[in-house]
Order: sequence, then structure tokens, then C-alpha cells
Amino acid sequence: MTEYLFISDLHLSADRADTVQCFLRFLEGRASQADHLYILGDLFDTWVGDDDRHPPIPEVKQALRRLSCGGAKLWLIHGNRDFLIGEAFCRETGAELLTDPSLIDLFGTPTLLMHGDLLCTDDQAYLEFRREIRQPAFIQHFLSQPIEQRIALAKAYRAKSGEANSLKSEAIMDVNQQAVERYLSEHQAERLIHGHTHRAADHPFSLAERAVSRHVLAEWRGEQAEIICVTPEGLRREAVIRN
Ligand SMILES: [Mn+2]
Repeated sequence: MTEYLFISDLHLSADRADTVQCFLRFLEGRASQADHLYILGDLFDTWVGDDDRHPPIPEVKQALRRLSCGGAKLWLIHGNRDFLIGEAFCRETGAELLTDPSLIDLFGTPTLLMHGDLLCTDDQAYLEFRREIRQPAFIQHFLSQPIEQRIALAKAYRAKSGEANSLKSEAIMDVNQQAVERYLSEHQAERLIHGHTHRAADHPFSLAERAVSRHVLAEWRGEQAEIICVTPEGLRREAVIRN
């Protein structure tokens, strides 16, 4: 039975050794039984360029490579933390980069995949910052600097982008329902799967008198990890069990 797995927001870094181990086991075990693995952004907590070889990056790349060589198709959407993942990373891991949003057909259900930050339209300051840092000239300048400098800059940008989150209201940090409906309508999708907000939940609703749904992926934290699995029988959530 063809199986599609979806994950996001692992925020892998040297500080999150438990999550890294959990992910490596997941790639060797559960993920290797699936046909497709979609990573919907923020796989890494920060990404300053494909030439970064600080741990745990080499180990994660190798494990992804083993998965894609084993036959599972690996797909990737940029998150706000790792939007600089580029062609070299994809070549090394066998991942294919998708645009945000991307529409796929899952057993007859048109399904829109997003990281999720584009849906948080109540936070205009963040969206403005997002536009700025994704300008090709800005990216080119950033990547032209030595790696240690990029790491320091990334920290500074993060402080600026504020994950001044803590100062923003809960409502602003969540998706805007009108934005959700606009993306679904524009792409004629019946289902949306995204991450970013870390508010894992399934939201069925109706749009133009049709039943549609939005599914939010969970953040991975330590040994706590959850995936969304889609088969011809439907969509379900599954805990990642230590094996
Ligand atoms: Mn995010």
C-alpha cells in the first residue's frame, strides 16, 4: 500500500541531541518502509549554507542519503529557519526541493503543502522581514561571507525577527483563517498540511459548501515526535516509537 509521510519542525541542532537521535532512528526504521517522505520545513533550527559541516549536519545528511537510496522519495519545503537549504544539500541527500506552496494529489484528494509561515498574515512585520531576507541580492551577500560570520549573523537576525514572538499575542502567531481559505481556493485544494505553528491539530471545515481540512504537524521535541501518514485509507497521525 502506497504510503506518504509528512513531518516538519524538527529544529535539528547540536543542542537537540535527543531529537537528532530520534530522527536518525526514524529514517532507518519507520521512514524506510514508506514510499514518500515530505519534510515541510524547519528540519534544521538554522541553516547558514550548504557548506556548513558542523554536527549534526553530516550525520543527518548521510541518513537522508541512505533513505533516498533505499527507495523512499524524499521531498523538502523550506522553513523560515532553513530556507537557505540549496542545490548542494539536495544533491547530497537525494531530496527534491518543492516551492511553498505545492499542490500534490493524494489518492484523488488535491492536497496543498506549505511550511505555514505564509499563513500567519496577522504578523505583517514578520512577513515584511521574510520578504527582505529572501531577496536574491541579500542571500547572495549573506552566502559570500565566511561561515563563522554567517552563524553569528543568523543569531542576530533571529533576535531581530523576534522571535520577539514572546512579545506577540498568541493570535498573531497562529494562521489567519482567511489566508488558509484563500490558498485552498486558489489551488482548488481540499486539504492543507502544514507546520510552523507547532499547534498540532486537525481542523475540518467547509469552504464554498465543500468539506475541506487543515492538518497541522507537530514540533519534534526530544523523544516526542509525531508524523502524519496518508494511505488510500485516509490520513492519520502516528507517534514515532523508539525502536
Ligand atoms: Mn517555522
